[in-house]
Amino acid sequence: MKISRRRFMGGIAASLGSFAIPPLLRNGNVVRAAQGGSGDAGPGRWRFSGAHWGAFRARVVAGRVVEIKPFEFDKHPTPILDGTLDVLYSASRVRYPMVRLDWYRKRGQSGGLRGDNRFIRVGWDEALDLVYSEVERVQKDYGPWALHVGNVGWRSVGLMHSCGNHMLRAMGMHSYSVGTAGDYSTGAGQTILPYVLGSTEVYSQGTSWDIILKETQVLVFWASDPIKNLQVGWNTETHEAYAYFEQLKQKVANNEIQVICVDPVKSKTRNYLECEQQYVNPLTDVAFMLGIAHTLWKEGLHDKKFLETYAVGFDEFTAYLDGKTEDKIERTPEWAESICGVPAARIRELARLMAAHRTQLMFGWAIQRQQHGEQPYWMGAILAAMLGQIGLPGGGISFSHHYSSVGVSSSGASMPGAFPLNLDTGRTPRHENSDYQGYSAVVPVSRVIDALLEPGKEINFNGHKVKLPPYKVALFSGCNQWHRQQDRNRMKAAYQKLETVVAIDYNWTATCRFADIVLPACTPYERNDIDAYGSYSNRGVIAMHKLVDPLYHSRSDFDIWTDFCKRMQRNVEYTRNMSEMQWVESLYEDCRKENAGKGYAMPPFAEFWETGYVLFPEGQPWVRHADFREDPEVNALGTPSGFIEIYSRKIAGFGYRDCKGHPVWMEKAERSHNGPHSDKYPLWLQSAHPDTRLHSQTCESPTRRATYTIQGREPVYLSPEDAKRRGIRHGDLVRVFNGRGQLLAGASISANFPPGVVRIQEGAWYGPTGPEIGALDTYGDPNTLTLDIGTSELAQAPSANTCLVEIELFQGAAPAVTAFGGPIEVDIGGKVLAGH
Ligand SMILES: Nc1nc2c(c(=O)[nH]1)N[C@H]1C(S)=C(S)[C@@H](COP(=O)(O)OP(=O)(O)OC[C@H]3O[C@@H](n4cnc5c(=O)[nH]c(N)nc54)[C@H](O)[C@@H]3O)O[C@H]1N2
Ligand SMILES: Nc1nc2c(c(=O)[nH]1)N[C@H]1C(S)=C(S)[C@@H](COP(=O)(O)OP(=O)(O)OC[C@H]3O[C@@H](n4cnc5c(=O)[nH]c(N)nc54)[C@H](O)[C@@H]3O)O[C@H]1N2
Ligand SMILES: [Mo]
Repeated sequence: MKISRRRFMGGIAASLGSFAIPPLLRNGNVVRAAQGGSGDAGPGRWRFSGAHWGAFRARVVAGRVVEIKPFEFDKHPTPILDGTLDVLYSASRVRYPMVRLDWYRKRGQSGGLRGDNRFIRVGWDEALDLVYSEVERVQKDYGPWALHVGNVGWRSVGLMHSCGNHMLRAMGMHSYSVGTAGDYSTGAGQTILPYVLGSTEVYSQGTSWDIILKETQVLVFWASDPIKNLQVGWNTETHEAYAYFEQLKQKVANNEIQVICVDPVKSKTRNYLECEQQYVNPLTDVAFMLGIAHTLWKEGLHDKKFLETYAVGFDEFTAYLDGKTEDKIERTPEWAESICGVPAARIRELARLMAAHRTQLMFGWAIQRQQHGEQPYWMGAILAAMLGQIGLPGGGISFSHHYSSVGVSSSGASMPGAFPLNLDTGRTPRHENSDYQGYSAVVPVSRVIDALLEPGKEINFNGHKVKLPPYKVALFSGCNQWHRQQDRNRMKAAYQKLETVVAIDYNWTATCRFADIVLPACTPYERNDIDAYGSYSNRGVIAMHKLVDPLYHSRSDFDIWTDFCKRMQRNVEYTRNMSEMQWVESLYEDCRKENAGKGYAMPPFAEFWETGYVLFPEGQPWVRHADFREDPEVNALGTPSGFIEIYSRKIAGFGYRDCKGHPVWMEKAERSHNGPHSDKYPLWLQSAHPDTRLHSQTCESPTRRATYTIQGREPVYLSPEDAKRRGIRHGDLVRVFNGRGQLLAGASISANFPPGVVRIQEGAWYGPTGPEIGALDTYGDPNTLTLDIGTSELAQAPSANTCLVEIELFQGAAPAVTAFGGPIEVDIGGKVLAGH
C-alpha cells in the first residue's frame, strides 16, 4: 500500500538493467575522477555531500561550514544550492525538543490554541517519554484507527537516514495505524493512467532525449515547465537533462524542431527556448483537446490502423465528439473555443500540424492537480493514440520529462538500497490490535482533513469505499503538512479535534507551530550517509559526509527512533545492532556486490568514502512503449484489455458522477475567464512549484529570500492589466483573498502572465497573525486560499489549482512576518523567555 517512489524506481532500474547496459562498457569500465577534485588550497577541509538540488563540496573550517560549491560533474547547478548553508544555520532551526504550553498544561483539551506558537523547552528523555506514552495511550483508549502516521514527503536525500523509513519502521514495531494512499504530486495521474495506458506513467523513465532531439519534429510541453522543475530531483540531482535543453534551444533557433508550450503562462521553459507559446484558459485543456480530437476525426487525420491494433473504445468516444449524447453537443473547435479561449482556426491548425509530423506530447503534473484532474491525462492519451505515434522514436506521449532528469538514459547500474521501512520478517507490532472498528486503515492522502471534519463518512475511492477514521493523534516527519495540504483555515478547524500532534523536523515550519510535541532532527549535513546520484539515470553513488556535529540539541532521525524503540525494548531489533557507519558501509557493499554481478566494478568502501563518489557511464537510448508497439500481444499493457483504453468499462462500471467511461469536459467548482464564481473572485490562482526553492525547503534561508521576496513577503505574480485595474504597482504590498482566507504578498508585475491569471509559488511558509480561524497570513502561503476537495471519486487527489482569488492594495500598517525564526519560548507559567 505504501509504495515509496524509491521502490518504484528500484523496480525500474532492475527491469532496465538487463538490456540497458551497452556491452562495450560491461567490464569494469567505471568512470572515476581523481581524488580530492576540489583544486582549492585554502583553510579547512573539503567534504562531499548532496541534496535534492545537487551534489556539492563543502569547506569546513573549525567545525563550521563556510563555503559550498557544486560538484564539478554538475554542469548546470541551481541557485537553490546557495540556500544550503542556511539549512544548517538559519534562525528557523528547531533547536530543542519543545512542547506546546497549552498542551503541556491541558493535554488533549488544548486544541483551540494550537498555532499560538508558545512552547516550552524540555529534555530529550521527557519529550520521548511523552511521545511514547501518547502512542501507547491511543492504542489503549481507542485502537489503531485513532493514530495517523503522516505520509512522508520530500525528506532529505540520503538512503540510510531517509527519515520516513525510520518513522515507519519504528511505528510499525509499535502498533498499527492509519496510513495514506497516493501522493500530492500525481494523485490523479497515477490513478487514471493504469486504466488507460496500463501503468502509472508519471514516475516512469521516458524516451531518451538523444532520440527526441533526433526524431521529434513537433514537441509539445503541455502544462510543463522543465527548465524550472528540473532543478531538483528525488535523489541527488545531476542536472544532466539541461545539456539536452541546450541542444533543443539550438534546434528551435535553427527551425529543426517546432516546440510549443501549452500554458496560460509564458513559462521559464518557453522563455529559455524562445519557442511558441499556446495560451489556453486555465483548467480548460480538456475542451481544447476535444476540439483537436474533433478535427482529427472529422478530417480523417486520425491513425485508424493504430487505433484498431492498439486501442479499444474509440467508437464510444467518437459518439461523444459527434454529440450523440444526451446533451447533443458536438465537440467542435468552435465549441472548444467558447470554453478554452483558443480560436477554432488555431485548434484546427494544431491538429493538422500534429498529425503531419512526428509529434511528442510531454505533460507536466500541475494540470492534474485540479478538480477532475484525471480528465486531461486521459484525454492526452487519447490524442496521442489518435495521432498513432505511441511507441515510435520521438513520438507519442510522456508524463514525466519535467521530473528528476527523466529522459537521460539509465546507466543500468544498481543503486544502493535504503534503511528498511518495514518490520523484519516474522515480527509483529507490540500492539497487535488490528481492529479498525470498521474504519479504513488507509485514506487518500489529501483527504486526511476530511477525516477529522466528517468522521465516519464513506467516500468512493478508485472502485472501493473508504470510511474516514476520526483519528486523534497524528505524527509527521519528513513532510511539511502545513505547507502541502490545502486550505489552512479548514485545517485549523479540523486540528481542534486532534488530541496530540507530533512533528519531527530540523526546521520550525508551520507544521511544528501547529504541533504539540516537536522533536529536533538534525539536517543531512550533520550525519553520514550515502545516496544515489541521479534518480533515473543511475549515474552513480555519492557519499554524504557529516560536515559538522548536530547543532543545538538536534539528533538524527535514526538516533531519535532508536531511543523511542528503547522504550519498548526493541532498539536492537530496530537498528539490527548496527551503527550509522555500519549501515552506510553495508548499503554500499550490497550495491557493490550487485554491480559486480552486472560487470560494474566499484572501489572498496574506504576508497569510495575518501573520493566521495562513483560514476557509471551512460546507458543505451530507449523508446517508451516501443515494446508494446512491436508486439501488443506479447507486451500487452497492464489495462484490463491489454490495449490502450479510450473507453474504460471498468471505470464506467463504478458509476461515478465525476469520472465517466471516457474523458469528458466538466465545468469546475470555480473557474476564471467567465467560469463559475469569476464575478466575485475574477483571478485564477495557480500555485506552481517554486523556481526559487524546493517546496518549503530553503524558504527559511534569508540569503535566498533576499533574491526573490518583495517587502519581505512571497511575491504574487500578476499581469500588467490586472495590476493597473487595481492601482497596484510593482513592489506594492497587496492582500490576496477569497472566501477561504487571506494573505499578504508582494506584487510582482510580469508580462509572462495574461489577464486573469496570478501565481504564488507553493511552499511559502505559513505565518498567521494568530491561531484564530481567518487570521491574515503575513508571508504568503497560497494554501491559505486553495480549495480542499478531491479531484473526483476516482482518485480523490488534491485540487490545489482550482482556486479563484481577488487582490487589493494593502493599506495601513503591515504586520510583521511571523513565519520564520522558530517558536516563542515560554516557561511553564507562560513567561516569554525567547523568540518573537
Ligand atoms: N497549493 C499547492 N500545494 C501543494 C502543491 C501545489 O502545487 N500547490 N504541490 C504538492 C506537491 S506536488 C508536493 S510533493 C507537496 C510537497 O510537500 P512536502 O514534501 O511536505 O514539502 P517540503 O517543503 O519538501 O517538506 C519536507 C519537510 O521535511 C523536512 N525534512 C527534510 N529532511 C528531513 C530529515 O532528515 N528529517 C526530518 N525529520 N525532516 C526532514 C523539511 O525540513 C521540510 O519541512 O506539496 C503539495 N502541495
Ligand atoms: N524548482 C523546483 N522544481 C520542482 C519542485 C520544486 O518545488 N521546485 N517540485 C518537484 C515536484 S515534487 C513536483 S510534483 C514537480 C511538479 O511539476 P508540475 O506540477 O508539472 O509543476 P508546476 O510548476 O506546478 O506546473 C507546471 C506548469 O503547468 C502550468 N499549468 C497549471 N495549470 C494549468 C492548466 O490548467 N493548463 C495548462 N495548460 N497549464 C497549466 C503552469 O503554468 C506551469 O507552467 O516539480 C518538481 N520540480
Ligand atoms: Mo510533488
